[in-house]
Amino acid sequence: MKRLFSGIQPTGAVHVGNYLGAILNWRELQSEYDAVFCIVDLHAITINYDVATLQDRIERMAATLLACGLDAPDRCTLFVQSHVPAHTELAWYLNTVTPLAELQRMTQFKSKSQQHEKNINAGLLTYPCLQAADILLYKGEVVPVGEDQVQHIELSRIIARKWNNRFSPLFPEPAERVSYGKRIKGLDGQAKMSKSLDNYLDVLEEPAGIWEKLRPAFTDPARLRRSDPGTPEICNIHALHTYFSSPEEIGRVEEGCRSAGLGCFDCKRILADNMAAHFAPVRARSAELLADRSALREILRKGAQRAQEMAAATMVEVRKAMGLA
Ligand code: AQP
Repeated sequence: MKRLFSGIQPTGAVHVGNYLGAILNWRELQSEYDAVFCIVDLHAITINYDVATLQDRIERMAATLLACGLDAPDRCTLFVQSHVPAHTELAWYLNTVTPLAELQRMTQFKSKSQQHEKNINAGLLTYPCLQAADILLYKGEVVPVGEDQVQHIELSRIIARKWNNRFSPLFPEPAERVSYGKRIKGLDGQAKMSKSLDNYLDVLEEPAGIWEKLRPAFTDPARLRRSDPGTPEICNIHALHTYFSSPEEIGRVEEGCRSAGLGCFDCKRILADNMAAHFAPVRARSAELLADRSALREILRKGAQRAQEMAAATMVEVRKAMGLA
């Protein structure tokens, strides 16, 4: 089986963008690949964060991922990045073959530098080296991500190639696998859904909360009416319907909007109900998992143990190839 690697930061809520852009794909691919999923806490500390609640956020992230259908430890490996120290060791080695200019041109570095202008630290710049290490440590060949991460995966390929050329042909060049929901827009209907822009919907949101967030969300019925029937991504609420409503309902909603027979309020109400129903089992399962923290930690411990074994084997080869052993 080919190895698949992907990660998510424990920076707070899992939002509908993470869910449609990454997690749904992970759930599907875990039976096709030897899938390794990582809660990337070392990436999350590159911006200001609350030390006191980080462990809790890591466990909540693990519970949400399991509740969304990751079947660890049976069908995939789920672990916390900092539990496997080889990530930082390999990241350092990769730093030494990564051109500074490549890091400086990364869109994420530019946008995060603007968002966090009082904390433009070196970790924010070398983030893609750690990300490349995450993938290459497990010789990951496939990396399911949302569109925002494609540039980093391209850089991972450059880094792998440079290291392979300089030392030994050890690493496969990883390929991104972008999902159907590759760029979910936020509730503002403009930018990508993202926590830092506060335009997101948490997958664990209560039904009343979903409605509260959807009710004022941006819509564009006039643009939808001007478009050809079936054109995707015209109005953001319509786009969300395509993920959470049945084909018949999507057709009814679109027809209703075109004929002005269905107003935005009612269109959103239908979406809110469908989303609430879709995520109800996720909310319930996540609460169950969080009620038994030691069982949750045990899943993560088993994941780290397996990851550690794979990582140790790679690091023996890496150190030897670099003349460090
Ligand atoms: N809006 C999105 N649409 C599709 N995919 C998305 N992803 C994130 N946002 C969208 C994908 O989710 C996975 C995990 O990414 P992450 O850990 O980098 O998530 P994040 O960056 O913490 O999410 P935010 O909300 O976007 O954070 P901020 O606001 O801090 O930048 C990745 O595969 C990503 O592509």
